[in-house]
Amino acid sequence: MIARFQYLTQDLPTISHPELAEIACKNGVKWLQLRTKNLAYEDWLYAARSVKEICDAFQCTLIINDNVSIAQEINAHGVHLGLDDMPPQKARQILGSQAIIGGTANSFEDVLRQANNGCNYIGLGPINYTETKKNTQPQIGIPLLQQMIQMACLRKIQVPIIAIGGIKLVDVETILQTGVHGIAVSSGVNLSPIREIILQHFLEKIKTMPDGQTSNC
Ligand code: TZP
Ligand code: MG
Repeated sequence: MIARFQYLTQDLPTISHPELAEIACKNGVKWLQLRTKNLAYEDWLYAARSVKEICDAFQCTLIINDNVSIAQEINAHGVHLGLDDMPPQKARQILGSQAIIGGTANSFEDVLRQANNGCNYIGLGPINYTETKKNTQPQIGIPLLQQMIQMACLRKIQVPIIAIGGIKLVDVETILQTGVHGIAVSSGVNLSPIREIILQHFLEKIKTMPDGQTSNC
């Protein structure tokens, strides 16, 4: 099952990935993506190993962003691959049929492509303005997101769609009302001085919304 709340770590000068993972897991996160853009391979692997230990202790699913070999080395649950990363089919050959493979989409065309690529979920965004992802595509916004979910339903795309990019607590209801399966959040938690409380609020809000529509309908 693909979680409806996906938490992403990020590179920050004041706190490490394992420290962020510990805060997340202690506050109820059950799906975590280790997302780093500036660690060298060995440091990345080291961080991934400790994040894996934390996630295992809390039975939290761990997804590694970008890097299939790190995911394989630490036996993560899966990887999240951008449109310029390793093709999902190749990652599947390496990681096996049980691995969770997520793919990025910035447009409806990308959603179709990633569904055909055999992704287990699709991260669609950025929904709102975000500083976290550099050189990102234009914001999608809620009305277009809603249209995309309707089109996915009409095209019988059953891969769960996870909204991502600039999502804050106040956006949760409107985003989930579009019919997306869930949301992924990084800076909305990580840049807050009260990460624990924000996490709890995100999780509570998601719980009160009707169940995710894995068929996008
Ligand atoms: N893809 C689109 S925006 C983004 C990714 C990975 C970063 C999401 O982070 P934030 O901080 O929640 O905007
Ligand atoms: Mg990537």
